[in-house]
Amino acid sequence: MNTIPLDSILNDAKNLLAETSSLAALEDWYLRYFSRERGELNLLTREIPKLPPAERKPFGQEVNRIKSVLQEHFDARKRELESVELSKKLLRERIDVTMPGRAIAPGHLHPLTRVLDEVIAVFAKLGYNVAEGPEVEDDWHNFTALNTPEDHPAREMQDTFYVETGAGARLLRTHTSPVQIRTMEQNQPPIRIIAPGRVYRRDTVTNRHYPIFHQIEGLVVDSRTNFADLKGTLTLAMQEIFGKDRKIRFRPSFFPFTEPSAEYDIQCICRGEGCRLCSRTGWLEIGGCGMVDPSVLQAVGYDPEQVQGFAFGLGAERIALLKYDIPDIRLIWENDLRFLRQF
Ligand code: FA5
Repeated sequence: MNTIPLDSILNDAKNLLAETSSLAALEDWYLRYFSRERGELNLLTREIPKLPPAERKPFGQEVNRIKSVLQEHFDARKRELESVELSKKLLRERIDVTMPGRAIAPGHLHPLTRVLDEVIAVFAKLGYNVAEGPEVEDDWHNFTALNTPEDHPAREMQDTFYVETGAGARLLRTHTSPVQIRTMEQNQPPIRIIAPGRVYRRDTVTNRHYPIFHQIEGLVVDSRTNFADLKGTLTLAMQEIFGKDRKIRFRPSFFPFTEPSAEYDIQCICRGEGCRLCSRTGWLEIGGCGMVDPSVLQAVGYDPEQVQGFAFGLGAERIALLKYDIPDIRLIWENDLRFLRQF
């Protein structure tokens, strides 16, 4: 005779279910009754074979009924508790619209970018257009058309980064002067351009040399431009950038693509006293310049009897050092925020 009190098991289970107050407690309840191994309802099923044969079927049916009743109650309780927990969570995570936002620190331009922008603006006022050229150049534009002899040291592997050697050599441009050639190949005089851009050399790093740096090339070609125009233009541009009190000097020099040629210096950040940046000379070289060599005009198909012009190349990092009193070019490239925040 079956003595298992199914009704009280059902009632107890319902009461305990009603008392659960969290999803975790609900889970415990479920395991207590429905766990495959230890669940009380499954244990009841295992009692069936022990019953007299006539009672087995009705007992089994009753157990199944209780199972489905409890499953329904469980599902309902689960929905209730889920909605309670969701409301609690929403309350907990409510957005406080009165809280101040997290400020995004505004950035600012890098000193080098500022120099490039400023130099471009000065020459734009003088009527110059901006021209660009590729950083991976061919031998013709970087050397040959610029009247650079086959055996010139600048062509050596020790000085130039080659991407491909031999016939059809390609290299990282060593200066912005190839943009002169590209501009003249594609345009007829009068020409008045500046070409800012990145250049590469196998230079050893010092406080004023870096293997990657920027130059700003300038080129003017027309029927009458002369050396006095070159000097006047550069002096005016440097006065705009550094102020009228900063000393400038031109020194005779040599470049294969200009004749006559000069280099020009700006008074160092030590204002002439002598420091490590200027190797105690009081001056820092910022560029080369000169009258465009007739052989360069010929290389691009111009007639040197009809046109003439001047060209210059400025070192942009050097201008930044001098303008912002920076004693070492490495600071420009290191991206140390303690340095950059000062600008
Ligand atoms: C030239 O590169 C010529 N193309 C300039 C030129 C253009 C002359 C047009 C005549 C007509 P130079 O090698 O001197 O010249 O370089 C020009 C400037 O680039 C230097 O005065 C210096 O300011 C800067 N410079 C050169 N090498 C470095 C380097 N390793 N790191 C930083 N700046 C450099």
